Parts: sequence; structure tokens; C-alpha cells
Amino acid sequence: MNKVLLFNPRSAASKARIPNSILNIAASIDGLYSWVIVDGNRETDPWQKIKNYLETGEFKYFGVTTMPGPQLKQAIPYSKQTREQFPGVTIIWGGYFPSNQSRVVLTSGYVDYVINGPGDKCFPQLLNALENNLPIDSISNLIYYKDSEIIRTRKDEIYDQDELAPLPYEQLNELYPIKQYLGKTYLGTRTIAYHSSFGCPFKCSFCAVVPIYNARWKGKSAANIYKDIKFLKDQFGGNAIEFHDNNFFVSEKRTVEFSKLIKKEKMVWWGEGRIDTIDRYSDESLALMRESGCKMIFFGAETGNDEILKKMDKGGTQSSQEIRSFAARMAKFDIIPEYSFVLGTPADTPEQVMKQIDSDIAFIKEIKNINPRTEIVIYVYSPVPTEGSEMYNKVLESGFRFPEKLEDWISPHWEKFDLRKNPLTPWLTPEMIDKIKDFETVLNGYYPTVSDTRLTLSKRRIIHALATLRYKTGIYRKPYELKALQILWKYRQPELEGF
Ligand code: B12
Ligand code: SF4
Repeated sequence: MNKVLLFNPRSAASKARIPNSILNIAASIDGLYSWVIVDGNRETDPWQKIKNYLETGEFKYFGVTTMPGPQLKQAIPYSKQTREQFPGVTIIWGGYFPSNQSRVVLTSGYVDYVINGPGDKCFPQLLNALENNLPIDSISNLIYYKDSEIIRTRKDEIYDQDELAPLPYEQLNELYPIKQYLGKTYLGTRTIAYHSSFGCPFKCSFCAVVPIYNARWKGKSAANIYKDIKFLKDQFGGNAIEFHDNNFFVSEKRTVEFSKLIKKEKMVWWGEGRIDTIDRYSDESLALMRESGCKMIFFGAETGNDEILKKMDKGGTQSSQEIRSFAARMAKFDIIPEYSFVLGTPADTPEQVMKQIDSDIAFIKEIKNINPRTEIVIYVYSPVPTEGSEMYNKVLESGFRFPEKLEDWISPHWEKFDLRKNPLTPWLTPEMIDKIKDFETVLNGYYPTVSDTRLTLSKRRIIHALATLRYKTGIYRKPYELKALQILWKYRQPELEGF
């Protein structure tokens, strides 16, 4: 039987996390096919390792997961080299990038199939069809080229998460000791990365989750999450959890059940949620969550402008007023709200864009006044192709286009665009980007993030004092003195590196 080589390209400069995307895919074929994982986060020369495996002649399938950004820097050249040096190997890509950018991926000539969204059923079915020369057009969640036409097969509903195969942690541990995946973070000394649900019930117009899951969400039961976490705690010493779900908190019932189970384990945990969803939780639920170890929650606050919130199609009830009052409510329960904002959204005139940036800066400062422990994460708006939305049409009208060749995604300026740090969006002038960045530097100086465990109290005091005048007077321009300190102290940015 032909073997399967699964590859997780490097995604983080340090702190490798459990590679959940590729591990889920390994689970889907475990017991059916022999597989190995090459984790780019754990290899100094992943290509050499891939090549060694392929040279055995035993591997016929090369499966690659990739999100936009730095993972493409290995996904693209290694797939290309595989095609050139091992033309008999079938190359299959999955994950957020190929699902949302399938055309550019398939026209590269070195990716044969794209898995569109969850691969749990589609991947084993595709391998079975290829192994046995069966037709593939009835397999769901697949995108491929046929007679110079892109074929997208039907999309399955999200699967019942409790019915999926268990994650093969033990096999992973043989390839890469799991202990080394449990890194030191703000949450604990051995932090587990766990993904407990797929999709999201909302349809924000800028979000890459929407085209894939179309406002659907399904989560594992609290009992099953607990079972995995307990295993990772007992076997490998995990003592904190970061949930990587797009929206962990959709079901209050599930959150409460999980909190009750995890409480006795004394583990600190973190996840991503919606302000309006969690604001509907009862006081008892919030108190229980905190008691059970929930120390911080990440929220997409996005902006203080109600008009723009509407355009972003946040759905639900999120308003600027709720963003404010919720920051205060979280303080009562001692849960740190980590609010992310998206600055630089398109508008009709440059003056309006700039005015909006100014008003978001003022809003962020207001939130900090209401609850100074609120952690602020700032992104510069960069569009994802959620076709048909008002925002997306505006982006196209402004002349914006995505790259047409796969390799262009790893050119230096597009890479920055992926990181949402320096988008090539026509409505943003360098002056606007500078204003956002300079404010971010001053804000991070005045309120250093608690999630940077390397920043000592004295360093915090020094940078806070240095930033005070700028923060209070609103003179953010060219804060070189703060930038120098941040570089010197390797100030970390949660938006790029996670915890
Ligand atoms: C963890 C994570 C990170 C970590 C990476 C950790 C690691 N693995 O080492 C860090 C913090 C470094 C990171 C950074 C970034 N990330 Co990130 N990240 C995630 C997150 C939260 C979880 C990924 C995960 O493990 N999912 C769990 C698995 C099980 O789900 P999955 O990946 O969807 O896999 C399923 C299918 O997609 C498919 N599949 C996936 N891969 C493959 C491969 C094969 C062969 C097959 C057959 C199928 C298949 O089958 C799987 C099982 O059903 C996702 C959001 C999310 N909830 O998924 C964002 C997400 C993928 N990240 C995103 C982005 C944009 C980034 C950044 C580029 C920018 C940023 N500021 O966030 C940076 C830079 C990336 C980099 N350095 O390369 C976006 C992608 C959006 C888009 N436009 O496509 C997401 C969706 C977050 C979001 N909602 O905006 N990220
Ligand atoms: S709530 Fe979050 S995950 Fe859900 S659609 Fe909006 S941005 Fe995406």
C-alpha cells in the first residue's frame, strides 16, 4: 500500500505548537494508510527530511496544510520541488489558504487537488479513489482541474465532531516528542494548543471562515474535549490550554459543562469568542468560567463605529456601546478581554478613511480608560475574498486585486499583506499606515501586553514612563525611542505569534 507524507510548513519562528491541522488529517487515515508527518516547526531542514522519505519510493501522496503568510514560504517551493524531482507523487493541499484561493493554487501546475474545508472524510475517500482508479466527482469538499476547468464538488455539512477519529497523539509523539510542543506562554509553562469546533454561526464580511463554513458551527462535546486535555496533562504534563477555535464560546451550555469538568485540573485556559455572545452569558456562567481557569478571552471588537460594524456584517448585536459595557463587565469577573481592532477600512474619500482611523484610536483609548487591563491587538484592514459582501465590492471598486500567480504570494510585499501589517490596499496611504503603526507602538509602550512573559516589571515601568507623554498628548509620530526598546527587548506581538 502506498504511504502518505503529511507536511506542516513552518508557521512560527519559535514555540512550535501541536500541529492540529495536519494531525486531524493523519487521524482521518489512521489505520487505513501508513503515514508520517514532517513538521516544519520542528525541523532545521524540512526539505531534506521530505526528500529522504520520498526517495524511499514508498510515498505516493504529499499532503500539505497551509494558511496564508509564512507557511507558504515552505509549502510553495517544497511542492514545486516534489513535482520536479518526484513527478509520480500526487500533491494535495488543504487548509484556509487553498480553500479560499483554489484557482491560483491549482493553476500553479504543482498541486493536483485542493481540499475545500474539512478534510476528515474527503481525504481518505480521495486516497481510496486514487489507489483504486475510481471516479472522484462524487467526493465532497474537493476542488480540482479537469479539462482546463476548475471543478468544485458539493460541500458537506460540518461533521459531528464527536464521531471523528481520535487524534493520534501517541504516533505524533513517536515522530516529535509532544512535550516539546507544550511551550511556555502567559497561560502556563506547558501550554496545550487544542481545536474543539469548526466554523462560526456568523458571517462577518472580512472573515476567511465564512466562505468555508457558511455560518455553520459544530463543536466537540465538553466531555470529549476534557478527555483529550486530561490525556495531554497526564501523559505530557500540559498545564494550560489555548483553544484555537474560531469561536469557542458559541454554546453557553458547552462552555459551562467544560468549565465544570476542567475546574478540578487547575489549568489556565484561553479562547476566542464574540462580545455579543458572551455578553448574553449569565453572571453565574462567567464566574464559573473564571474559577475554572479562564483567564483571558480574545474578541473581535473591530471598531467603535456602528456604521462600519454594520458594513462588516458582524451579525448579532455587537455595538460600540456593548464593546464598552462588556469591557467593564469582564473586569468584574477578573477575565481579561483581549480586543482586536481592524483599522483602515475603506471609505469614499481619503479624508473619511483618516477620520475613521482617528476615531478608532480615540475609541481604543476610551476602552483602556474603562478597563485598563483590556489587551488591545491592532490589525490593518486587509480584504479576504468573501464575494458579494458590501465590503468586498468596495474593495474591488478601489482597484484591489489578489496575486495571479502562486509564487507571487511569497514575494516580500504580499507576505506582509498576509500578516495584515502592510496591506497593498489602494485606499490606504503611507501616512495612514504610519499613523496606525505609530499609535500601536505608543500604546504598546504605555500599556505593555501582559502576554509577554519576558518583559520584567522594571522594563514595563521604563517603557510605560517613556511612552506617557506621547500617549497623553496624542503625539504619536515617529516613536523611535519606543521602537528601539521594543526591538532591543524583542517585544512580542500576539497577532503574529499567538501566545
Ligand atoms: C493556530 C493558528 C495559527 C498559529 C499557527 C500555529 C501552528 N500550527 O504552528 C499562529 C499563531 C502562528 C498563526 C499565525 C497566523 N495565522 Co493563523 N490560525 C491558527 C488557527 C487559530 C488554528 C489552526 C488550526 O490548528 N486549526 C485546526 C485544524 C484542525 O483546522 P484546519 O486547519 O481548518 O484543518 C482542517 C481543514 O482545513 C482541512 N485541512 C487543513 N490542512 C489540510 C491538509 C491536507 C493535506 C488535507 C487533506 C486537509 C487539510 O482538514 C482539516 C481537518 O478537517 C486558525 C483558525 C482556526 N480555527 O482554524 C488561524 C488562521 C488559519 N490563521 C490565519 C491567519 C491569517 C494567520 C496569519 C497569516 C495572520 C494573523 N495575523 O493571524 C498568521 C501568520 C501565519 C504564519 N506564521 O504562517 C487565518 C487564515 C485566514 C485566511 N485568510 O485564510 C485563520 C483562519 C484565522 C482567522 N480566522 O483569521 N495562526
Ligand atoms: S465572529 Fe469571528 S469567526 Fe465568526 S465570522 Fe465573525 S470574525 Fe469570523
